[in-house]
Amino acid sequence: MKGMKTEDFLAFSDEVKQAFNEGKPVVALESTVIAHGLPLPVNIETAISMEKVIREKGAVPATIGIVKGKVKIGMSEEEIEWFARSKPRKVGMREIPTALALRENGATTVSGTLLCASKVGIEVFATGGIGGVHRDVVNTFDISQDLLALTKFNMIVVSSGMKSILDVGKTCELLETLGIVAVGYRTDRMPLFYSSESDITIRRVSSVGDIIRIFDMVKRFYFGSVLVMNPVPKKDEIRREEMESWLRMAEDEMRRSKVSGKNVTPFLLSRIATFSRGRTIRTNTSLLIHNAELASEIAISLKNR
Ligand code: PSU
Ligand code: MN
Repeated sequence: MKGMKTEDFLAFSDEVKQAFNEGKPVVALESTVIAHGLPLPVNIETAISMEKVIREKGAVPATIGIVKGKVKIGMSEEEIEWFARSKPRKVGMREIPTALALRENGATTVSGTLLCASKVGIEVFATGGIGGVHRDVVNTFDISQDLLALTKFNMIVVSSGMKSILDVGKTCELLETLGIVAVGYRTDRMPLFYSSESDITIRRVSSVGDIIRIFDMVKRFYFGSVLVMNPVPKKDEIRREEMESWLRMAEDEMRRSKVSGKNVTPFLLSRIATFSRGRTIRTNTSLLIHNAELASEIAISLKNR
């Protein structure tokens, strides 16, 4: 099969198999956001809406996760529901060889999905917010594998910026230190996940064509991924000032309940969802769908040249 690996630990959906054979554009999607980023039943609805929007645009969705030691590249609605309800453990890139070798299940994070998607030749990936440097990093040393993965795998990653639960300034510095190519889509103000802009400036690109030209140059003369920061639609955004008090409350609770490591991000997202009475959930869904749209346009333009 053209452009597709056939190792026994890979399981392609029929739809993705066909897309590869016919050279159709494919957009990768992660499964941690389904299993640990959003509550039931919004997680199922959002995952299915993202896939729908990708198909409507003319591309093919490949939701990625690990089931019984196999990397699923493309899922049925039943499989998406299984991830949403069973919530298999979060797997970043470094947990993947172990999960495969020991035939485990796993919801892939941005770093895990980047590994799987790039290994099978997918070039475009849509997510929500990337991981980064956590706010109490000085005590915890908690820095997401997502940043490292962006230097190792060669893809276009569409996100709404880094999650606003992070230390934004330090995450920006680390993006620069690691040499990660990052651009703002039609904005020169770094988007921050729930908020469409911040006072940090970012290199602006104004078209899908520019993103593809940059990706081509990265392939010819550089390394890693192109991180496209696509601001959440203004009508659904939550301003930074509004976020801050919810975030403080969530962090206080986190310290009291001694949550750490992989549980930090899911814990904070779920607590601020409660404090904001579901507003952050609606914003998260909106930006995920918006990113799926842009990723589809990029994947289609990549194939049509
Ligand atoms: N984007 C969202 N919700 C999420 C995530 C991203 O809108 O839940 C997930 C991604 O899978 C990302 C992970 O890779 O959070 C980061 O987790 P950590 O900080 O533990 O690396
Ligand atoms: Mn972490």
